[in-house]
Amino acid sequence: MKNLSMVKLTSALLVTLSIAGCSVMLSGFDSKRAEPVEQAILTTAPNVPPPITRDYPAKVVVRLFVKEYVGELMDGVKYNFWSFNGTVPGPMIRVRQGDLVEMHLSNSSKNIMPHNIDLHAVIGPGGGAGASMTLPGHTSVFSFTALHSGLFVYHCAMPPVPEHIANGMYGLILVQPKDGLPHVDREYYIMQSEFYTTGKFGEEGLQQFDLQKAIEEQPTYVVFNGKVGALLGKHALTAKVGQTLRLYVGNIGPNLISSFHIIGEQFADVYGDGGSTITDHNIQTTLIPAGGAAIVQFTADVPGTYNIVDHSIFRAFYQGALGQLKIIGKPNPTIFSGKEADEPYPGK
Ligand SMILES: [Cu+2]
Repeated sequence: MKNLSMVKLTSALLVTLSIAGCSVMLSGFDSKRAEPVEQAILTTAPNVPPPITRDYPAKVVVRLFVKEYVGELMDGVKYNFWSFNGTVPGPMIRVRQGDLVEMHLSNSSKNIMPHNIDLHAVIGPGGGAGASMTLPGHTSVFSFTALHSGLFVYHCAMPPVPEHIANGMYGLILVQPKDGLPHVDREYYIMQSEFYTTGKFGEEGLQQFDLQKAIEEQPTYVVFNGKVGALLGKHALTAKVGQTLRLYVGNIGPNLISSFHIIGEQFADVYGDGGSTITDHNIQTTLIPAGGAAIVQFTADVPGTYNIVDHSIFRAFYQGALGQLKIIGKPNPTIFSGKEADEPYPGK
């Protein structure tokens, strides 16, 4: 009896151990690459996922879903957006160079269209578009290794591709270099895009997509973070004097190149085209191509409200390409005096 009990106990122990081992394997390690598994932290613009501090590769699981919804393009102006995770732009994703990214794309049965995702961080056909083609009521999964660091755009690439992009299906993925990025005090996520509506700028009510305007590259709206005023007033980016800032700026277009500028600031460092190295210093305006990105860094030196614009300036004044950065702190008159005189001038 004693021996039988021992056998039973040993068997139970083996089963327990094997279940425990299996559970570790399922929840902690990828069976093929034996890397630890993490769920990606996804953030809504202008927020950025926290820096990745680990010094080894992981399998990072990214779960995106498609949501087609009516939202506001401007106060009072409604638009039928197609989106990743219910926001325009979609969430920002942050992984580390060398990570295995397991991408899950779910398309609700409430949606009408099939959708997919093309990430410019992917090396593989279509950036993953074919591998992620997902009908309503389905979830697709594919994996890629983030071979190269940089800031990359992602977008839907389901035919008709331009319409899926124009309706809001885009976002940014940062592939952090293996050694990380230098510490900064604040990081923000900005995405520029255009909208083409049948009604004029500011015309209230539900607006339809205007294909002809899109073909002619005549946008009705050019906006940061999906809505006129998304970065204005109480939604402005903020910093304190002395803090260092890093902006991850994407431009999906779908047509226009952005002349990205902050009025009254200079970009001390620019990672041109969102690549892995600093390519220039002390830049006033950086070009961001459609389907591209840039990383800019600077220090908040002087308090005040700074306008963030596309310096193709009619877009800022008439189409919505205007945001704000509010810097608070003590004035620094050695850098900027403010107005020192306002005297009568009789003319000559
Ligand atoms: Cu789509």
